Amino acid sequence: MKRINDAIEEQFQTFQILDEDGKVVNEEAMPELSDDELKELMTRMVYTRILDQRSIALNRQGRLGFYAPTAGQEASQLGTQFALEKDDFILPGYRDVPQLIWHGLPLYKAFLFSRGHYVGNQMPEGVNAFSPQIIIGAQYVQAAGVALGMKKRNKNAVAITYTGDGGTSQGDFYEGINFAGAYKAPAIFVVQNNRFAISTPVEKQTAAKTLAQKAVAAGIEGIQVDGMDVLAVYAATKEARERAVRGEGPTLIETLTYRYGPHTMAGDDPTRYRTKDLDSEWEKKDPLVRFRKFLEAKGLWSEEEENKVIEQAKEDVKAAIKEADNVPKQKVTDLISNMYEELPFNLKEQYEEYKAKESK
Ligand SMILES: Cc1ncc(C[n+]2csc(CCOP(=O)(O)OP(=O)(O)O)c2C)c(N)n1
Ligand SMILES: [Mg+2]
Repeated sequence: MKRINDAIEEQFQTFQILDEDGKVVNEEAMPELSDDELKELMTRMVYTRILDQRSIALNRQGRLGFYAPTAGQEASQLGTQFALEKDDFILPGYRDVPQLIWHGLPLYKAFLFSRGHYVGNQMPEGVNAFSPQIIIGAQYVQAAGVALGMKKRNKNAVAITYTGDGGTSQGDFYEGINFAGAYKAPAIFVVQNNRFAISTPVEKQTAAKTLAQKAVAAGIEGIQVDGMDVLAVYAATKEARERAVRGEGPTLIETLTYRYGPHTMAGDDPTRYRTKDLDSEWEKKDPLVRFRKFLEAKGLWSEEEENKVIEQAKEDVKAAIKEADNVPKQKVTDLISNMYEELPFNLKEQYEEYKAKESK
């Protein structure tokens, strides 16, 4: 038995294309991306890093509500997102707002989501996504269902969902990957292993050496990827997508990543459970630094270009927060009327009660 386990774990080596110095170490796995596409990938990561900094500042000023920092996870988030097509469906976790934005969610709506405003949970027509899931793992079951629905409707599209290392301990995680595997549903299950579930280290989460190997019991493909290497993340997701639309079933992708900031802005202090050494070990793997070196060596990126992206991100944030401020304040009746297609009798009563109060 031990030999079987060892042999399985041995198969799950970390897939990497760019090393920490931005050097290509796996030429044959290099995805086919044009120069413009490579630059676009960098643009999205830089923009998202700035968006994160601005969101943290806005939260501290009391202008945003719930916020889960993303710095460190850009390659994992945007490398997967960049492999998607418009018709694909995203089922994100609470930290996965950047993927939604690049899939078409306007920034002001992302800010309204942070404020708990119902308008922030309404995707524009044509943006195939759910709003970020707070219940750990629940989106895995939903993704299996969305993917199966796409298969039944003969759509050439996939459902992609995200959870964390902690999420893999939930029953929903296993139910989702198992069901999707049994029905060969076109789903991509991403586990962003940032080593901590709030303060719980991944070593306390499971006895398994990798989270990717959990795919084996579900009979689906699994791969562990260097989550700080945007090219490896992109290549793995692209392949998973192609297999899924060919009818070959789902894939579980574990990205090895790190969040530099606190779990959320609601009082978490990472210095209580992480050492400075661990932080600096991971900062050396930074996805932006690595990809910047790669692009600069190809003559595709400069400080000037990066500054343009930074300025654009700052301007967009300013405009979007203004736009969010201009959306009428949420009323209790808004909450009630956006909950059900048809209201149950008790909510109808409450709706009338609040409507009367609000008109005073
Ligand atoms: C079902 C459920 N249990 C507990 C929580 C409280 N909770 C919020 S985040 C979190 C940790 C999740 O860690 P991980 O899956 O590693 O994701 P990360 O935040 O690191 O991206 C927990 C336990 C929750 N939201 N839902
Ligand atoms: Mg985690």
